[in-house]
Amino acid sequence: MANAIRALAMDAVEQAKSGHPGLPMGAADVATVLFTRFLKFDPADPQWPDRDRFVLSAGHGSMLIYALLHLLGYEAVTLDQLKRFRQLGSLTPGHPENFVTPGLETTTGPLGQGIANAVGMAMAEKHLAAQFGDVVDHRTYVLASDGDLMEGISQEAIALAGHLKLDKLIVLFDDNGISIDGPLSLADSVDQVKRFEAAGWSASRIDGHDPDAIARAIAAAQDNDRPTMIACKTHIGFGAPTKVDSEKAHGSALGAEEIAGARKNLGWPYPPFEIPSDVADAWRAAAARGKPARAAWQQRLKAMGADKRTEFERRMAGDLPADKLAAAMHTIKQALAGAPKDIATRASSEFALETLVPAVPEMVGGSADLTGSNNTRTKAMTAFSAANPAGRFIHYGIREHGMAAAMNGMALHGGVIPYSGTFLVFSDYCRPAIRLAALMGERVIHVMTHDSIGLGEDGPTHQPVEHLAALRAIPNLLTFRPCDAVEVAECWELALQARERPSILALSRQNLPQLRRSFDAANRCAAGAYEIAAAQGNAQVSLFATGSEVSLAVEAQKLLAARGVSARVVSVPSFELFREQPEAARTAVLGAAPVRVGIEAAVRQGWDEIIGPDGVFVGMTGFGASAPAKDLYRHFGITAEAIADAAVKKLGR
Ligand SMILES: Cc1ncc(C[n+]2csc(CCOP(=O)(O)OP(=O)(O)O)c2C)c(N)n1
Ligand SMILES: [Mg+2]
Repeated sequence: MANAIRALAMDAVEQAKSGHPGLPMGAADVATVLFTRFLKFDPADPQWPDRDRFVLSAGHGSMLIYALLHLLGYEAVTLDQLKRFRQLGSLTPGHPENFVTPGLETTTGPLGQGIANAVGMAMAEKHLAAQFGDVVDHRTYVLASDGDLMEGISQEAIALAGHLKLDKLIVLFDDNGISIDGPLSLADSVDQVKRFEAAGWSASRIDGHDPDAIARAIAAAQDNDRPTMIACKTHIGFGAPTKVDSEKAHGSALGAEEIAGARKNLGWPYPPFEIPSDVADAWRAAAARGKPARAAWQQRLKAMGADKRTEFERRMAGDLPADKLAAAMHTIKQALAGAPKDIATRASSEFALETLVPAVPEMVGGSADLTGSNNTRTKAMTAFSAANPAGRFIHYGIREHGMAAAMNGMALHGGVIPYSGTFLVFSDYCRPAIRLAALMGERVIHVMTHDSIGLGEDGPTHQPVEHLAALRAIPNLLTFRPCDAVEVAECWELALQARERPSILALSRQNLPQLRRSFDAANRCAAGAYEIAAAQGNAQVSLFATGSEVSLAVEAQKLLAARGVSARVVSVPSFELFREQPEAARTAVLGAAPVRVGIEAAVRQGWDEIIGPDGVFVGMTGFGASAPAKDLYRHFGITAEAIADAAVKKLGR
């Protein structure tokens, strides 16, 4: 049965003239034991909520999972799809893409992400099991390679999993001692078993080609009270006569001669893409194991009572409690209209969360050790821990990258909407995971505070300048920079409603006036940009600003009025949502004033889209500095006076 995987991998890579045969050939025995004897799944329903999750963290080995899905009878993954490996429009792209291929749990390829996703999946499982009982009872398995474990993110993931005692997380390490440059000894001498043990895992070393040893190790892992890592000694390119145990098997087609030799070595005389019927039958029989388990689960679901079942199904489907969310928004906006809050947007976010978190029970918050600074924890939230998996606040530790990747895994698992906290400047530490969330279309929400030089004294190491531009460059990511407490609530609502994309909420450390002081039920931020302060008469100047600079623009508007210049102010909480507006709406918001000024305490990149190449930009051109925020705004020329002067100059007055 394992040789069927090996043959399909060799043949598909050969046909595509590109791909990675070595991992599937080496890990075939491990995968065969796992999928035929342990993994709980049913090809008839790849979305079955209580299936075990399997993450191929080493995404370059994609033919391993494609071969498995085909052999197990996942309908969509036909032999024809295997023959079209890596071709445009196939269900078998170069690296696994969960949004392309049914049966895949996540998108992998950037090494280390998958194992960190899996930690999030195991966290979501624990959390939901604590809330819903025995309808949530599954394991998370990972196949990780040397590269996965060398990447720094793996340390964050492993440490978090060990601390949280994620006992249903099982990592199978494809311990083949080879990476692209050659033997691992070129660059690594870590004892992975000791490393995992030091992080609170149970870890062992086995022969990854001995089915009994593999089965014994997995069975022991299932009974463990800690997460388990099994280092499976394997031979990359197992069966290949000359390329076995060599980097030559890693990432290119083996060639006709080598494949012929492998067929001989493996005792696999069948032509390319042909699986003998007894082997095919054995795979199908293994796949049938899941049927009774799924039927039993359906019984448990029925037995849980209508209300709880409806709630469970709602949450797993990713549907929001729309009425409760609407009521929460109403409550927040009424409170803000009744008693306006001139506070930092990070504090406005906390204020909104106090009402949103109880209304939307799938929200699971957290912070990378900046809870008090990010204001992401509401008063009623308890900390998620091994002893309290129902807790809705996660102390991720100082692990931004691991946090963002775990959040992706939580969102992929379903049933929860993860949101986080860190400083905006550390979005760089999360960026690879944010990018994958955007690619996969996952609803994860990052609260990123201290969003400019406005954070003050901590200085340029902590002051983002290029980060908004960099985040806006990621396709399918919503980058919000709300200007006051009302916009913060609206952006939260939009982020929650964005079912198929991640969001960033860039929030200020410094206090900001509440500009929208009267009750307005409509979500004005949904348009991405809107006129927040109209001109007196025909506008000669349009001032476009985001976040903390909107109130500066409003001040500048007054200064300009005193100088006889009519200006309007447009708040731009989301470039992305604005871009998606119909052209007529965009034209109206951009306005007809001859002068456009963009104001953001960050670099100009991206702003020409709104102000045009002739527009005036008031912002940053380099790094910030360490000083009180007010001094910095003056020092860098981001003031109402500077805005007014720039507008007047451009008007040619
Ligand atoms: C973050 C990241 N860096 C680099 C790569 C390119 N790359 C793909 S596989 C690999 C290493 C291969 O070694 P290993 O992980 O041991 O896989 P094996 O060759 O054993 O299958 C590298 C560097 C990548 N996919 N992701
Ligand atoms: Mg390797």
